Amino acid sequence: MYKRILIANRGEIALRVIRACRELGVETVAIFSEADRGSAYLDLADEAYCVGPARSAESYLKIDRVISAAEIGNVQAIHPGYGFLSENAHFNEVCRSCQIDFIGPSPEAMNQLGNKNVARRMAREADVPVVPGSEGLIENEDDAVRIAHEIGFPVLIKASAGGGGKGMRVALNDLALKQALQQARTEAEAAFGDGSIYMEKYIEFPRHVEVQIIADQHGNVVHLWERDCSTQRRHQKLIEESPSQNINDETRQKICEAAVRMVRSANYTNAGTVEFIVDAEQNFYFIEVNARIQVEHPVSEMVTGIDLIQAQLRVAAGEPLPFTQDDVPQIGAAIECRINAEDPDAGFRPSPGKIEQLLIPGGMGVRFDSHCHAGYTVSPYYDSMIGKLIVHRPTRDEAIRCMLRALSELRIEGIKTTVPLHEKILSHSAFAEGRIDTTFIERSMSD
Ligand code: MV4
Repeated sequence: MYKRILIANRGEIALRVIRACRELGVETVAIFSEADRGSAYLDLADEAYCVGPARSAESYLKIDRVISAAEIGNVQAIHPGYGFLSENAHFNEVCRSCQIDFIGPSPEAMNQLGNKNVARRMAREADVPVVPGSEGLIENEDDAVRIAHEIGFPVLIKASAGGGGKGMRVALNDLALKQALQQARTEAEAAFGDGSIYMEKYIEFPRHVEVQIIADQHGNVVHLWERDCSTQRRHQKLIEESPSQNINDETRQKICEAAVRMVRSANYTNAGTVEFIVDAEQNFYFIEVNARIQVEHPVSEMVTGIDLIQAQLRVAAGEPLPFTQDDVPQIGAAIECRINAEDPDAGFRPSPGKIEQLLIPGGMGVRFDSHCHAGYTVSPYYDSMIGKLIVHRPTRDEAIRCMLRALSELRIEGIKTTVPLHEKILSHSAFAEGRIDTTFIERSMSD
């Protein structure tokens, strides 16, 4: 096991990694920007280095500064968290060239799966269902029109270098398709420096089901069951849960085994999430692999009892996974609400500022992962998520009741948050009955 690692991130995920390390006796080196100077979680790290001013591009994203902090801190490995440099294959390669372990997949696996078109081909080769669509890239308009007529409208144009919904265009007919092709290519070239695009049939009212995976360097690949992330708004997840209400046990086994096949075929190691969409008939289709630990990882930790961050550290250090698939149960129901400093009554506009008072819920099955405290000032420079409220109870109905009780106790004075929105969603009959797809929030936002 490592003696000391650096966490190339901030906020709740930095605190999460520090906590995992402290229990393993691993020392931690944190980094912070001027805007994060003095944040309480930094005191829990053994050392902390300032990497620059508030703007991420000048601090958390500056590879040379992060590596310098790692060298000064004399660390053996770097945990990238999520966001920032976590899926930056170049940073991954720089770590390798500096002989610092990157706690995540290899640069090769990250590069391969980062290209959504390549990932789609790998899924097909691993006998993982993909959405009907183009074999490879769309080279010209005639190609696109022919394929669209084969698979039937509506179709979705996607950027190979895209992901998370970026660079997607829906087309309902030939004319719209020709416009969408041009727009998608131009947008992808501008956003990612790679204008290559592919096409899929658009699955209407999709459910978003993802499978948590962890793989070691000895050929062991284990899933930690699925998470349902269908409660989202404009590709921003709001609520995640496990088990999913949108699949039955037969589909559950198939989707988890498909995810394991996908990861094994990509020689992927460490933690990753295989993302699928599921239609109303429980047909599931591979979408993409998220080659990092995700915000919503606690949902899987609660139903399996596995500390995923500690498992990541062990795997990166070359240890075999300390459990097999038979040791991974899916017990009870877990729900996570992302608590964002945003004003739901003002178009979810960010609401940074000083937290005057913070009362944290507790009790049976309640977990609150946050770096915030009374007196903490939420910065306008970073993502608006200030914490995650997670509950775990024997049944989903009990988990919903527990979450509503915990939300009613959560007091965050001084800024606006998404707590009232979560109370509305958790109280909605559609949520209680498991009738949520990825379009639910936008469709029902009016009320
Ligand atoms: C799709 C889809 C429907 N049909 N692909 C792409 C990014 C990933 N995170 C979710 N994506 C989707 N891919 C096909 N062929 C629906 C989604 C999707 C989605 C699309 C638009 C708006 C919100 C969405 C939320 C989840 C999934």
